[in-house]
Amino acid sequence: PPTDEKTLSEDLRDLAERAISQPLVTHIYTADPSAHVFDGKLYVYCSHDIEGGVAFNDNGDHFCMEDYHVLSMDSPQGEASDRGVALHVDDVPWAERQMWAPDAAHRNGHYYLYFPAKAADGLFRIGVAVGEHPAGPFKAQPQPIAGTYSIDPSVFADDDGEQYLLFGGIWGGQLQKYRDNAYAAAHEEPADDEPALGPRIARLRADMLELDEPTRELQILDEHGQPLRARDHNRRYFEGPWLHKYEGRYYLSYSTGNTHLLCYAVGDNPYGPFTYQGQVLRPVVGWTTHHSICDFEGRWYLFYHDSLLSGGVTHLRSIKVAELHHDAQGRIVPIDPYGV
Ligand code: FUB
Repeated sequence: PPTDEKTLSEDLRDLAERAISQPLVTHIYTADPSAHVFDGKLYVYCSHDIEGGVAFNDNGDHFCMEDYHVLSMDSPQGEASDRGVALHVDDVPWAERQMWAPDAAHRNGHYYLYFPAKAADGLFRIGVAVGEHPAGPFKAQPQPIAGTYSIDPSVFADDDGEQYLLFGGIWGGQLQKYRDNAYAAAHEEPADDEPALGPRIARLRADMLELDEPTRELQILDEHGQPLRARDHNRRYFEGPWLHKYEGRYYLSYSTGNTHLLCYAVGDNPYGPFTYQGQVLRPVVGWTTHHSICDFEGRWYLFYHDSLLSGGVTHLRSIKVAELHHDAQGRIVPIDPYGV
């Protein structure tokens, strides 16, 4: 990346001119959008990025967010309205810091906000908070969800009424510290020629407050039916799992992290296995890339973020939306955020 300030700002100016979408809101920094349609309206559950003065490190400590805001929109082309603070870390009995990417779900007339945060022991866990309106406020359960760990929860609601919690992210997200749902400080990422780690999934209990089963790993296979290897940084799973269903098939999309791509893989049921298909979004300005895919009135939309508004500051991001297309074979047409 350019280090000369003048070059950097010229590059960013050029990208800003070519950007295919503008931030949904500019009065606060927002990231990690999880979009859903509830009662015919779009709700976007997002991280609320702040400048906390914590030095940048590989652990992601500079992502020191404290609360969640919900945005609502009448349509993907409409104005986004900030519905205010939906949940603050001070109101979560078990959580100490770092309110990272959330998601939400609806069942039995209630709304559920799923979120990761670090507890006092420095480990991420996933909590759930309950509300009576899609925009909150939400009241956190006293304990994190048993059997959860790591980051980036997302909830997939299948047509048969079952709902599933997915989660997991490596590096600062700590997924590499777990094998078969058990933590060990000595665990690290698999060696280059070993299968890469996958996200975790478990069906949620009907009350949406607990897992109905232990989590299992989602496998992502290459074109030969072999698991993607840890060295395959352009395709292997890093963080930000999202499931959507298109014409009866299950699409698992995710970030590759250090290669800054959003990719996807397709399977025949929520548990996989999934076969790698291609890219969804080319790299954005900023280190992280994180998304959701949402159907609104028969058209598909990609919600994502970049760091253009903050001049490239990686932990000060802004949510955007772009229409997403599946071709006649059901393949996602990759999007370039800067229109090349
Ligand atoms: O927002 C903090 C972290 O950055 C998220 O949990 C990751 O997915 C990445 O976007």
